[in-house]
Order: sequence, then C-alpha cells, then structure tokens
Amino acid sequence: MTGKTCILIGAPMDAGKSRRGCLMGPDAYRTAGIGAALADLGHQVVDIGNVAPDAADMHADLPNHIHQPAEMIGWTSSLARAAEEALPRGLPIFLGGDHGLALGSVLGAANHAAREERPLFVLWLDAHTDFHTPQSTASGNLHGAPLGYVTGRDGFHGFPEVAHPIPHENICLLGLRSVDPDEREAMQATNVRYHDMRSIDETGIARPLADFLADVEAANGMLHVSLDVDFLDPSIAPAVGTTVPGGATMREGHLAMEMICDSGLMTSLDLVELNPFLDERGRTAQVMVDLAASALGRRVFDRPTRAYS
Ligand code: EXY
Ligand code: MN
Ligand code: MN
Ligand code: MN
Repeated sequence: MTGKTCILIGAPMDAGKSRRGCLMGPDAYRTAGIGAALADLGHQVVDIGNVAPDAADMHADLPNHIHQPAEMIGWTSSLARAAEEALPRGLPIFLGGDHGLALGSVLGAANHAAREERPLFVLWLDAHTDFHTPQSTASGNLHGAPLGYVTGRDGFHGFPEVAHPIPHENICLLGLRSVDPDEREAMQATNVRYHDMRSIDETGIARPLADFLADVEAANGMLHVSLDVDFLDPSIAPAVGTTVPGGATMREGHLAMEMICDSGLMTSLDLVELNPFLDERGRTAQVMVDLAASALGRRVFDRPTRAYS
C-alpha cells in the first residue's frame, strides 16, 4: 500500500456513559506507539493532539436520564468539524474516548462524503448495535446511540443536524452479541446488514465482510470503520467497561483488518471504548494498535508462498 497521511485525533471523552476512564485512551494509544507503528509502515503521521468539546447547552426536549447531554452535543460538533477538516488532508484516526465520539466522527465523514459526491459506508465492529435514540435508551448512555443518530433517527434534540443520514443499506455490523429489545426491533425493520456472533461462527468473518467491501467498491464509496474494543473477546481485550463474552478472536480481528487494508477503501477510522484504567499492563491498548497497523498495511509476508507442483 502506498503511504497515506494518517491524522491522529485524540478524543478524550467519557461523556457517553457513566463509568470513567476512556478519557485516558488517547494517551494510552500514544504510549503504546500508534504513531511509530504507522510511520514504520511508510505512512506520514500527523498527530493533531486532543480535541475539546464545543461549549453547548442541554436541550429541554432531551429526556432527563441522558448522561451529560450538553457535553455530548459539544463533542459531536467539535469532532464533526475535526473530521471535516482532516478528511481533505488524509485519513483521520479518532483515538477514543467512548463510542459517543462516533456521533461526531461519522457526522463529519458524512458531510465530507456529500461534498465529494460519494456515498459513505460504515463498518461497525462491536458487541452492541449502538442504535438507540435518546428516548429508547434505558441506560441514558449515548455511547449506545451513535448509529441511531447518524442514520437520522428522531429525538436527538439540540444535536447538530444530520444533513446526510447514512442509508441503512450502507451499514454493516459485525460481532453483535448484546442487543437491547428496542434496538433489535428498530434494526430488524431496516435493511442494515447485521451479523451476530452466531452467524460469524457459521460463515466465518471473511464472507460477510468481503460482500460488504465489494459493494463499497462498486459504489465508489468512502468507508468509515468504527472499531469498538468490545468487538473482541474479553480474554484478549479486557480494558473495556462493556465486556461481553464470546467476541471476535485475535485472528478474526486481524483478518478483518487485513481485508479492509487490501480493499484500499478505508477513509476514516475510530478506535473506541478503550478504558486504560481497566487494562492489564497495556495489553488491550497494544492489541488495538496492532489491529490499526493491520488495517494500514502490516503483514507477515508481502505475498503467499509459491504452491508446490
Ligand atoms: N445497549 C446498552 C445501552 O444502551 O446502555 C449498552 C451499550 C454499550 C455501547 C457500547 C459502546 O458499544
Ligand atoms: Mn460501541
Ligand atoms: Mn460495544
Ligand atoms: Mn428539538
């Protein structure tokens, strides 16, 4: 792969849920060497430092149980702007921070894609569907709502307008194993492509991912990849507040990233939900850095060995 300009954007946010610690994520990724890992692959790495949330007010129509609504609105607008500023210059990599950052990163990517007159596709690697609205979430934690927001579901009062909602058929989720009843019902009524772990056990991860990537390519689409730590099995990635057993293996994770790399389609990336406070000697941060490196070209060999004849 030819060298890209990778733009690291720290999003030290904890506003999307009550448990603290994700705000340390950007520093953990830097400490685990994400910049050097990408530079070693021949990329130019630009670390713009950490973004702060815009000043914002709570909106009176939001339900009272929403956690830190004003901060969520402020993060969404500042991160959307960061995405829109970075995308014309390179490939933004959002260093989370909780998954609430994706309200902004995907909004910004959608606005940029619309300007480019290209469709945006979103690959969501997660144990959860994150398809809530402020009204449907029982927890009040909006890290469980970014896909609801960017697809244009109602009820996000006070948030930036979603001028270019992501079409359902442009979204693929892999790794699902914890879905709330409201999300399940809402998602099943759409043609979002969702693959739970049972289906991945049956088909492998390569087949649904290859189908999706082929559609992105056929449409000349841009591709935003959102990688939640809890996509992975907690035995290999324990540093996340929402662990769910039965997740993707190291091999499935790397295969997915290598396929994304081979496709050449990825235009932006989120690394989210890392909680360094819950980590064991930095090993989850290291796994996430290694996955990002696979998505950007790290390989054992350049080509397979010659077949015996
Ligand atoms: N569905 C649950 C909720 O809405 O509270 C859990 C959401 C977890 C979201 C994590 C980031 O993927
Ligand atoms: Mn998530
Ligand atoms: Mn999750
Ligand atoms: Mn309103």
